Amino acid sequence: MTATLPEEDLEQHFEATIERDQRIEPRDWVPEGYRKTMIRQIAQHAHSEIIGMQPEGNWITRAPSLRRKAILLAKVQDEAGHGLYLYSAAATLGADRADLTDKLINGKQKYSSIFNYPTLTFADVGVVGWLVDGAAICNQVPLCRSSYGPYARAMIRICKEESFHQRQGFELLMTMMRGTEKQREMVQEAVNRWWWPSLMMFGPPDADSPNTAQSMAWKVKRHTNDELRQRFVDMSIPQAEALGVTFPDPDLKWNAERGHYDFGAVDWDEFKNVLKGNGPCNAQRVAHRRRAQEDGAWVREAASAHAAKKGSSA
Ligand code: FAQ
Repeated sequence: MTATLPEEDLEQHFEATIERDQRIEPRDWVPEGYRKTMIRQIAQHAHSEIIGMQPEGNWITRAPSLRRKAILLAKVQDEAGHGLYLYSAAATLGADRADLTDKLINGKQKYSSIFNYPTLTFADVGVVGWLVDGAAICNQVPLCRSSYGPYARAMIRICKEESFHQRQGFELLMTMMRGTEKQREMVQEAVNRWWWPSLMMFGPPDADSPNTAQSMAWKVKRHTNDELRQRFVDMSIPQAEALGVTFPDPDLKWNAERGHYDFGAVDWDEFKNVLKGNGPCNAQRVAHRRRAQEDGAWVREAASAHAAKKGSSA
């Protein structure tokens, strides 16, 4: 859309594009609030993918078989790829990738609360795949219809890969559940630790979510945090039954009137505390990312020097 039109016409064109359910593309004029919202969400999502490599990456050298190691390596590499597509989508809105990384390691931008919990046993690799990737899919499939084109398109491929991640987690857990009593206990213990943090991934309750109303109006988000959380609970229960595990919530029960499972109260104080940086692994995750950034400085410098040299000889 040409930028020579007065701002109110540009705004009208933007609103009409959203109204018609068409995509906003990098060439289009967007209100500053939309640009900021998209950069915020896409950057947080990208950071989550990159920080999210750490909890499972922790188990690559200790995977119990070559098959499990190959699967885990592929999964963790996929997360790096997701980070790259997402940083590229943010760049189409004018964000600078180096600046986004600085904001992550200086605590000025968030990443998902879920990655501040430790992976204590190999069963955690399965549970992260099953519940964390499961929650990610539940949240991200509707984002394939998000109004910002580059984000929505990135999400299509990401969701396909997340489906493989979820399946590998479920298959790993199924194998452990068919194993020894000790293995079954490991799975149940890991489920007990990851269930509530997985529900927190969907964000605060709708009544305390400052961004949902505007993001729904702009069709950035297609469902509210509580709607998606409920969807995740409903789909997880039959899967838990198939596996033979239970969730640590005495209030979980089918509500025929609502056509959904009721569930207990999420500990939102714990969520807020993790967001403030006080989760079990916040300091470790950010320190690790900072170290990786510092260790890679010489590669970035060499690549820039090489590009400059090629540029000057052209
Ligand atoms: N953690 O007003 P709302 C993955 C923040 S999946 C940390 O409801 P919004 C795959 C929120 O940013 C994980 N912060 O916000 C994988 C806001 O703060 P701000 C990543 C959270 O944006 C699997 C404030 O609270 N997925 O990585 C969280 O409308 C396995 C108020 O919240 C995505 O990022 C949280 N859980 O809704 C990788 C999906 N929840 O920014 C490796 C895309 C909320 O104002 C291994 N994002 N906050 O300072 C979204 O769908 C949305 O941004 C929500 C939050 C739903 C996360």
